[in-house]
Amino acid sequence: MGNYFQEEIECASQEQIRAWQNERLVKQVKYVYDNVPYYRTRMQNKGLEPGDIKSIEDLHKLPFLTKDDLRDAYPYGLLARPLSDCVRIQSTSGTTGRRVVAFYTQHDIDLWDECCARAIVAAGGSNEDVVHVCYGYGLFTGGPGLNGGSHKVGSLTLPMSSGNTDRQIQFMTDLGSTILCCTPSYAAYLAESIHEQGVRDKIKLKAGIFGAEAWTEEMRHDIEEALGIKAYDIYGLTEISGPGVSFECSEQTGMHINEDHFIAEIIDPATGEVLPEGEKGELVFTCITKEAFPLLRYRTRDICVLSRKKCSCGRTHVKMTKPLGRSDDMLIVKGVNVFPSQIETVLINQGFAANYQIIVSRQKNNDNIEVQVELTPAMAADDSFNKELATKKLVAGLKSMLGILAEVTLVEPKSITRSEGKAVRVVDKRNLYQG
Ligand code: DLL
Repeated sequence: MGNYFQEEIECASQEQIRAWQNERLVKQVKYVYDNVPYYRTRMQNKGLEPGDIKSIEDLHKLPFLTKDDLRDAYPYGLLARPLSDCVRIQSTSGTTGRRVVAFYTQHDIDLWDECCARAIVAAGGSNEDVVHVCYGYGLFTGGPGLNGGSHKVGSLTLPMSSGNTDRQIQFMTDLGSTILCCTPSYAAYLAESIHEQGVRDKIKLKAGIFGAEAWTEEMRHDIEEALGIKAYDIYGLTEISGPGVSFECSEQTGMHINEDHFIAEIIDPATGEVLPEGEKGELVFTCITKEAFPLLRYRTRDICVLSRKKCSCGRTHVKMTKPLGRSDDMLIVKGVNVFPSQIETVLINQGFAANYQIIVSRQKNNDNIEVQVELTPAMAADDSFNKELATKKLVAGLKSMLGILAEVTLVEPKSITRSEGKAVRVVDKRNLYQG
């Protein structure tokens, strides 16, 4: 299974996994209580002392942490170590307003690398491989995470970052890349370009490790066919470390969560009640080995199902399905987090009302985002109102807010259907979530 397969950990018995989790959780709760005043207050408000958490059975007593709490505590409020002990900051892919920053000690980076290394090994990687990383580098965790994992495995690492498709293909052919790491939509685009350039027979790829956004089984099939590879899913989020929180193995039926580092729960997103294994709900993570930014019971907003069914790969860590949706309104378009509220801000700032609809579609695996915006009655009645100029200004405003290009269509007043309940702001035609 490769030269970095951590069999004694990844194939440990359920009892052993539980024992690790119990011991680490108790230690971690005390550590967080002692070092993070924000947490101490939250626990005290619930009448909790660290001693009340004696095992994983008591986990449900701890308060949840949400993205709003992270924003509230921005930037240092949840830091459990002095900054002088931290060596890295990463941030979520959202560009404005909703940014979350996460901190890492060297120990945290080592463990994160280890998680990503496991993902690479599960995809068949070893020190014989050339790992081509075209996730973005920088604040986004994709590039740095897979880069670190690849080093740990001892693979030859190509830190390409995203973009410049011609150069990607040239390096891929010249240097014999064998494992491709990027978002599934970029993998599909690369596959298309490789075919257009007629260089498919010069490509030595055998596997891909694709994640950071939702993708369907149909898309997996298309990419596997087009590139002649096996395509593996990888999941993670900045708040919890980055990619590698969970990853797929040869069975390709869900992602093993690295349970020696993270405790996963599924809750009812409406009530917060913990649901039994096999039920669909919101995924919640507790970090039990992190030093700098150790979140307890963090609500991911990702909806999925956990399963402890025996896996043919031999790994025993619990598996999660692909996220089946999100319990908030965040969209992931072209790998970037987009919140309707960001779009609304741009519209309002430019004199429009909040009558709009966001239409996301996917053509040939490329995401397209269109914003239909109603003219106000005053604009519609004003002969001198320049629609072309207004559209251009909106496109520019959205680009600067979201970091991606959105199409804008101005429509007549009252043409967007009004809702009596929650407004339907988003029409996602990509059908990314199944199940
Ligand atoms: O997307 C980390 C990552 C990088 C994962 C590279 C995998 C590969 P964030 O930018 O913080 O971190 O976004 C996290 O992206 O809550 C999910 O909603 C979504 N997401 C991540 N992986 C998957 C996946 C990175 N495999 C948010 N399938 C998460 C579906 C995913 N959605």
